[in-house]
Parts: sequence; C-alpha cells; structure tokens
Amino acid sequence: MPNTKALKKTDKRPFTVIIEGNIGSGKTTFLNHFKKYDNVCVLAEPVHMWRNCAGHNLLGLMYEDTSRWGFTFQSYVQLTMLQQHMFKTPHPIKLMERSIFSARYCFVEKMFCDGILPAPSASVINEWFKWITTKACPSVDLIVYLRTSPEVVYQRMLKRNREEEKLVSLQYLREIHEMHENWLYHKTMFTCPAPVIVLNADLDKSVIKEEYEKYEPHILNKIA
Ligand code: DCP
Repeated sequence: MPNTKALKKTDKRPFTVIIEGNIGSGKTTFLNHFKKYDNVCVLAEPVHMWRNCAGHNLLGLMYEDTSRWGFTFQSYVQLTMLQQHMFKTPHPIKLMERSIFSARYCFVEKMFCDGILPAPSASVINEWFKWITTKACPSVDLIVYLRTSPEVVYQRMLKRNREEEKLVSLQYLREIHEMHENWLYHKTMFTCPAPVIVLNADLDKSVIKEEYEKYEPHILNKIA
C-alpha cells in the first residue's frame, strides 16, 4: 500500500515567489542570498538561453532591431518563463527571477504601446499568454518587488557592461520603471497574480543584506 500521506506531501506545489524589478535592480543578488537555504529552489532567469537559441543571440538581435526581432524575442521569453513556472521541485519554496507576468505586462506591453510590436504580433503573444495563464495556471503566492530609481539601475547597468545592453538608454529604463510601478506599486495596470512586498533595492550591495533579512520571514515562514 502506498503511503498516501507521504504522496500528498510531495505532490504539494511549492510556495512560489517571483522576484520582479527593473533591469539591474538586483534580482540575481537577491536570489543568490537565498541559495544557502536547503528548503529553497532558486531559479535564475534563463538569459543564457535568450543569448543562445540554437546559436542565435535573440537578446542581442532584439536590442539591435526591436521592430524586426521584438516578437521573436518575446515569444521565446514567454516559452522559457513557462518552463520555469512548470519546473517541478521537491523543495517547499521556489524563488523565480521574473515571470511570464512581467514579460507580458512590462516588456510586451511597452513594445506594443510604442508601436514597435504590431497589433497582430501582440495579439499572438497575448493569445498564448491568456491560454497559458488560464489553462496551465502558473501559480504564484508572493511577489517581491525590488523597487529602484532608474538613475541607480542605469549606473549599475553601465558598470556590469553587458554587451547587448550597450543600446539601453536611461530613458528606456525610466519607461520600464513606470511599467513596473503601475503594475506592482500603484496597481493601476493589470492585476497582480499574488500579494506584493516592496523592498528598497536602491540600497548599496554593502547594506542591502539587512533589507533582504528584514523580509526573509515573508518567504521562509510561509510554506504552502
Ligand atoms: N528583457 C526583455 N524582456 C523581457 C525580460 C527581459 O527585454 N521580457 C531584457 C532586459 C534586459 C535583459 O533582458 O536587457 C535581462 O533583464 P532582467 O531585468 O530580466 O535581468 P537583469 O539581469 O537585469 O536582472 P538584475 O540585474 O536585477 O539581476
């Protein structure tokens, strides 16, 4: 006879937390902080896949010619984010860098509003998004919003010097900031798939650990 109690326990989906914030807001640093906990599964964003899809650097192509490659890039982002959402782990807590939601609500929306993503292309992404979020149900329990100012993340981005991001302007970071703010802070655009906690992610690396620790119980003590 199988132990049904034990089966139920392992079948249970993990308490899932998505880490959101502007480009350069410190999502990776935040995730790295939680790697030391045995009960936490940490899923970094698959940027390496975006840079190498069967040998094609979709991230680079997207920045070089957004009108030509924006749809291709965001379609692939949507697939890779779905893979992260569906990733099964025996750990009771799962932390994900970004989500299918920020891809749709911040980046795709921005391209569409700017007229870079034509309406037919936006519709295709949107139809996929609606199907995925209703049928595949990527469940989220908590959103951690790493809130920053565009000027701070701009400096960080320049410092890390990612080749593809050489074309990213302060203005673009301001606009992506506004998308995050409207979605997660003012809550005037789209719905939040889970409650949001807001961290001051402008803080320097030397002191940000204290900010992380302040909010740790929200993540570690809530095991679904
Ligand atoms: N990106 C995009 N569209 C998406 C997701 C990301 O255009 N749907 C781009 C923006 C960045 C790169 O991909 O150029 C990676 O951005 P993220 O903000 O997701 O990751 P970072 O590496 O900037 O995170 P952090 O610095 O906060 O750790």
